[in-house]
Amino acid sequence: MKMILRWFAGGDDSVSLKQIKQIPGVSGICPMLSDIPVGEVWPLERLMALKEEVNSAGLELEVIESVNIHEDIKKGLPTRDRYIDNYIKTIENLSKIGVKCLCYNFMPVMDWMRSELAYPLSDGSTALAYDHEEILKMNPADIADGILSNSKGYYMPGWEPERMGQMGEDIKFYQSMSTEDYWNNMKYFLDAVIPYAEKYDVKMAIHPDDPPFSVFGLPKVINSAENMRKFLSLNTSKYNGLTLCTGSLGADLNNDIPAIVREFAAQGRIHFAHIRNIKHSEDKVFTESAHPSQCGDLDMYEIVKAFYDNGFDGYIRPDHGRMIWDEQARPGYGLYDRALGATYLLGLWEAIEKSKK
Ligand SMILES: [Mn+2]
Repeated sequence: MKMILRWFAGGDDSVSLKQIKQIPGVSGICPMLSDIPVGEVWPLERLMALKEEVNSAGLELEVIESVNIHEDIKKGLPTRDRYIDNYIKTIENLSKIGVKCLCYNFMPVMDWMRSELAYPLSDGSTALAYDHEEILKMNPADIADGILSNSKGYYMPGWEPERMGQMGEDIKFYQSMSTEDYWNNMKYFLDAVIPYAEKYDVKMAIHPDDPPFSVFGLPKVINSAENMRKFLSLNTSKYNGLTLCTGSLGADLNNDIPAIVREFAAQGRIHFAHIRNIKHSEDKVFTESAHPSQCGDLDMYEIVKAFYDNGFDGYIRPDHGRMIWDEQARPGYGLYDRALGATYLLGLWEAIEKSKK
């Protein structure tokens, strides 16, 4: 197991690599090149420069989060083959700089969604929050506006401003598509890409839908044990695997996270784990919380134990953090609360490991 942290390259992060290096036990980072338009090839020269920057800070670059999927692939348009070819070329380039794991998602149009980016918690910190009724009152353009105008000037992954103008039409397109067709488009992508992931030894790790239930009638597919089973059966290569995000899946109270981890870790299909906690006030209304079990709904000991007991040897990162100690940072991606999360998760891992000896 390796503990890593998400980091945004190109001067688009308030957190420095030097600061990350000083978090005990963190071995590397999972960055992305956010200025490359979705669907285009990530140039090898840019990746080599990124690797040099990360390695010279004493950190590893073995995971990328994310290379986003062009909407034409998700829509199943004839133009998808060009974007799939580009995706394969990007995987080849990633393999040349030693990347072992690629996190991506297959969510239509909007990627993750929250109703608030700085919801005040009782301890004076703020966190990302979701209220389904509030979301349904907004139109998608308002949600995009809210996220982009409250991002404090940082790029928000999955909310590329150049895609937002298209959003209304895209939503209509998916509303008229059957979920089965959406699955078929996913299988088409996997069958084209996974043989190259094998060839270049880069494990593909899909991130669950966030939230894991449908909003605006859009298809949701990676949201439950049953659907993750279906996803993994679409292409049975070990290189077709999961990013197991406890907070995303945990937003559906029906998901038994430790059971899900046990099942898929035992099959060797989880390559990357995002481990964070959330707290519901009612169904489909939650805030992200500090990582410890006592702060949210999820039993973090049982979750980490499920990874350990089933031989998990991939990458873990603390996921979003609260904004604490007056830090100014990209919502969800400050230094302090994620550093606390990493330390807590490493403590759980050590205690579980030593209890087995
Ligand atoms: Mn996540």
